[in-house]
Amino acid sequence: MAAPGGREGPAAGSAADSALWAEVRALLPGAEEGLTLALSGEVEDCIPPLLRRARGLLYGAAGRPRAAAAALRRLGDVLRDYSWEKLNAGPWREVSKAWRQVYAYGCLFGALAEVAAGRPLAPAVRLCDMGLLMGASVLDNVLARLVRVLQARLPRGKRRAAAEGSAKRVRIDPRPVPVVQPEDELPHLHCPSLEHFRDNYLIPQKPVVLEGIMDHWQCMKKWSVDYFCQVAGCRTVPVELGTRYTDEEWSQKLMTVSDFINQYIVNENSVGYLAQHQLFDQIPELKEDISIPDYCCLGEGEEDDITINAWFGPEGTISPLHQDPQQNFLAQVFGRKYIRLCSPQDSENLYPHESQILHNTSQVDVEDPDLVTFPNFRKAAFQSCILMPGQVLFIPVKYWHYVRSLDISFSVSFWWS
Ligand SMILES: O=C(O)CCC(=O)C(=O)O
Repeated sequence: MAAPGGREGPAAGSAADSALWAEVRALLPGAEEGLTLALSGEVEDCIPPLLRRARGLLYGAAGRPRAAAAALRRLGDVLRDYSWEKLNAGPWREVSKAWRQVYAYGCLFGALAEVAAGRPLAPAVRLCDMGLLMGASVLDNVLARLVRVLQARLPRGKRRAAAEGSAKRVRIDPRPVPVVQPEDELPHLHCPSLEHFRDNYLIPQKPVVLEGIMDHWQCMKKWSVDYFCQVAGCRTVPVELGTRYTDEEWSQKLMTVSDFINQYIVNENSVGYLAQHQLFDQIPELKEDISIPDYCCLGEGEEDDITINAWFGPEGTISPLHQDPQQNFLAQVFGRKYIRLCSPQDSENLYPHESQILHNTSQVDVEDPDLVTFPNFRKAAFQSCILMPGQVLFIPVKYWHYVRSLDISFSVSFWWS
């Protein structure tokens, strides 16, 4: 039976707590001097003494962690509160790495304090995730290693059964599965050679649906809604709420994968989308189930520079027509997606938003265009497909793409150059 807060029955006792503490301490340098607290830049003078005090508590407490837990917890709170202000003071790209490292240390000390005190582990897991999402790596990515140890002690998540009757979303605007006309249909190719793909699609920048190239990825056998609940249920991730990011009422929220699944996948209270650039770094176990498509070697960038994104949501998520600055392989793991593509040469017919932040996004609702306001939209030439599980769509750089999920869907996209 699980103890309150998620530790398994007898594991809440002190022998198990000591064993966990020993396992957790083994992730840190053996001697205090080894934990250098090095930061990549300047921070305010009050910060280094706080970091050193937390480190002193940690090493002084090696044999009796509970005694130091309360003070360590308070220091973690102060470090997080202070750096949080800096993280939110301006545009994200201007936040210094040093302040993100201070935030990561705040999360680390906070999580260690929870373990030291023998408290329930879910808050410690959440602190690790916050540090992974908002902080910068410290101590050779210790938060990723710590969360792995903690997660192994939590019971695996389960999805709840769908709530009866009223909780089920009533679709205000049910859109049928579109019919793709043969003249608009994107070409399909089965495992083309590297040369064929390069000469006929990459160099001329033409989109194509590739088949047979992801059949051997483990995700094709393993991934399902239940699987995500099991491997990632307790993990905190950012979720987009609302049908599309151009809507007024669209917002973002941090929640656990279990809550996301129970509220937006099982019960469909409204549309929520787990559209995440960091999921595979945050939960490396998932990365083992996918592969980088071989064709990416035709690019000039390094493999490490490829951005891998996760797109997990219910039927009805919409990515409005937009363009991205890199080549893209959009790989469909489960569920179907309706996709329309338009060449960058047609940009002037697509009415991009004027604001800097949305300049890569069209103002036109692709499936219900307002042709009075946007008359030239009818001149734009589209190609379409219904992307099925096991298919990978090549979207060239800056190609406009509109995506609507037709089922509960999981896709993985690879942005490469
Ligand atoms: O699948 C989606 O909803 C959007 C995918 C996308 O825009 C991308 O991979 O760049």
